[in-house]
Amino acid sequence: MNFGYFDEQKREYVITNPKTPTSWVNYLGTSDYCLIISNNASGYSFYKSPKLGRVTRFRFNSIPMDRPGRYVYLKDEKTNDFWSISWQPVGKPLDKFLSICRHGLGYTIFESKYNSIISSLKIFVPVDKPLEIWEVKIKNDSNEKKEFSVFTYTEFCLWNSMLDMMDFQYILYTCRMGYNKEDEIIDYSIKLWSPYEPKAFFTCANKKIESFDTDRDVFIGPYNSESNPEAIKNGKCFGSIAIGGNPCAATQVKIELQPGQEEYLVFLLGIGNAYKEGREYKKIFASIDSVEKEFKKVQEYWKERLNKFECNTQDEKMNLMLNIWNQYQCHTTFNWSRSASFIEAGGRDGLGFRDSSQDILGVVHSIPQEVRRRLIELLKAQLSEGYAMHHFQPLTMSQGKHNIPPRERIYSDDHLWLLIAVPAYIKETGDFSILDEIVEYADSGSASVYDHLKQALEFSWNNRGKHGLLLGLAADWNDCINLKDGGESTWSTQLYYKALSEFIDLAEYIGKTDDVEKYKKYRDEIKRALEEFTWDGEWFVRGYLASGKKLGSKESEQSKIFLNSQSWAVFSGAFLDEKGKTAMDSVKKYLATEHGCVKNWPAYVDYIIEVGAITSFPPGLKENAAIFCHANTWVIIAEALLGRGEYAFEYYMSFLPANKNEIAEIYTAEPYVYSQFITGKEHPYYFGRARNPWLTGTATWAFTAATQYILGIRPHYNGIIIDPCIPSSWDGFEVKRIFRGKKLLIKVLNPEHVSKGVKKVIINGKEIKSNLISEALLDEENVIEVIMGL
Ligand code: IFM
Repeated sequence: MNFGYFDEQKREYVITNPKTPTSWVNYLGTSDYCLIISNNASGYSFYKSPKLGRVTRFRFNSIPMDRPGRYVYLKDEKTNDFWSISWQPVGKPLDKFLSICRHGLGYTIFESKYNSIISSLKIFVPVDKPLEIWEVKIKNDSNEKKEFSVFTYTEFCLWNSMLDMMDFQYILYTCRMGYNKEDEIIDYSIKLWSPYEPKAFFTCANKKIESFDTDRDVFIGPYNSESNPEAIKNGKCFGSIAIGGNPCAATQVKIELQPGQEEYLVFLLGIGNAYKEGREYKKIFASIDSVEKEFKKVQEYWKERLNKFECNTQDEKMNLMLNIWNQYQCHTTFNWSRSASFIEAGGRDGLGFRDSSQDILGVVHSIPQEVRRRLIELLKAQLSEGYAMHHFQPLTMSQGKHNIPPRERIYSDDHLWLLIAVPAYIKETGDFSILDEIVEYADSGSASVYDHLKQALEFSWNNRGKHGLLLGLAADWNDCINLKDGGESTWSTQLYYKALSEFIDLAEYIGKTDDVEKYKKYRDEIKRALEEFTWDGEWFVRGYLASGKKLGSKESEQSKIFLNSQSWAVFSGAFLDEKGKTAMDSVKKYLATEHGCVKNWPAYVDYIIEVGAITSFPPGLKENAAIFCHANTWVIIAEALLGRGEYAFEYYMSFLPANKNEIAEIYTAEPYVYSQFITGKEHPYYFGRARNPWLTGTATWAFTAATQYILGIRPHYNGIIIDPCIPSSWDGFEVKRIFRGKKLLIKVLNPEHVSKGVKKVIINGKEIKSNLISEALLDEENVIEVIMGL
């Protein structure tokens, strides 16, 4: 069963049944002002920080499913009947109410038809202004004249979202609402200890405001809800001014429509003073032309970002995801890390070091300059010893507030992701100058980026355990496995192997031979330890617990095999051999399902304090034997590196959101973006159900896995490599890509129907010997023909 469909032409996901099993959301806004909006117009807005700059309120994980939001109500003055343009919150019977929600790139549109009234509400955030625009259109499709009141409503948050959830004894007495009568603008201010000293405004830009409320409890009424506000029943707002209490912005505008006539209204909710910014913006957006102009800029913004990569493969859904939604999600994770969603309530603000280092991979081809800035921010959160702050807030770091972690909060992997992220940036851009940039450490001193990378390697080298594997420290990628107090992580060791290899390649390329020699010795030693202590016969163990017991081994009482230590054995480059193949065969045998591979098997059933929090999740959920999508992307890469194109593609398809559209009642989450996990096979009821959509490392890695390993188009220091690993049934595919400012049209043909292997490469009509196309061979526009074969 589906709840909607993909409109490829308009690059929208169209929800035709508003009763989705979960809130299906969109992210609007690209810089300081952001809002999250569901298919029923619920959600919240924030300015710069979802924690400290929360503009509108949201009651997380609540019943009714998601409220409040941004609501536009229409009330027929003759019949007194009222409804909302989005199906909720009024929720008219769906046999009489036609409801459509279009989530597009940077905007969401609600369309409805009820009692011959056609209406729409388009919400978007201009690219360079801290406000949201609500554009409302109402058309009278009946034969009689109609008179309406249009009511709008949103509930303000009290800026500091944590206080707003925790303690009302102060927070409820801080707001100072007002009404700028001259300009008809609701003025919202609050004195708090937030760094932003915020003010906000709400207004109708092109029509007279008949009445308003700024006190939620007056507009809604204590025993009502957003479904039936008192003011709407009353036919007029009460003019309440909240000095203290629960602030809101509610307005009433009246319109008359002749048969066939259409009217539009523009509402603005923004940051700034009602008497200054509010007034200015109201003037600007009084004309529909300026609204349209602003909207076009949003569309251009996304076109520009997404059009740097476009593929045409034999699989429509793959195209749809890679060309539109996967890239869009990558930009969202890059912007907001793991801080703001309907799941992440905004309390953990800022950037996760590990997450943000990975998030750059999916956008570096599109916004290299922003990635460079982000890398520098990340490097500033590295300490001189080489490890990194697990989590940091650039806004406060730039004010000198460094939250240096205590030693027990040092993770074994955070800093090593720099060795994936920085090389990825250089390979994409050819900008080696970043290596010489001097960046301060979070604690003391500064060093070149090149030396920062070396420090990261040194830290891990100095933090190995009894078996010569990396100590797990606070944890590795899998936050909830307990590898403290001397436990060792196979996976972090594999990441270290990969990091060393990346560094060796880089050092070799720029002629640092001493470093090449030194780190090759490190790598040999690491390989020896991996060989000696991690192979378990059919797969690789996940690590060693503090007690010395193996984790994820045939000997383990519960969870005998883990996914990451198999995929990374291959992806790291350490075991591109029979052992790697055997390990990946074990993945197929024990972990693969039709929805993707479970993260470990069998699931932990009993809580084991020594193993840690992973054992507290019921079987099949989260890190305990769920299909953890992020980890599934590495399976694709491993199979592609082994040359097994059928498997790589099969795994890619197994958890591709677009493939879940027709089973949305089982999958339940948005079929247009990746979720963090899909419930695993050992859950008694919900196998196949997705949870925690949007803010997941899956986005960046799924894009990387598909574009760089299945389609095989991988940037290299010297140019670009084309090394596809596809299903042998494919005849070929095409990719248009911008690489270092040059246009590439890559046409891959597969006449012999192989999975892997490049026989011939022709660039701009000339055959070349290798499938690494050096930058020097590239013109401004290039046609690259690649013939696959044995
Ligand atoms: O690796 C982590 C990530 O940093 C946050 N989400 C869960 C992942 C796996 O534990």
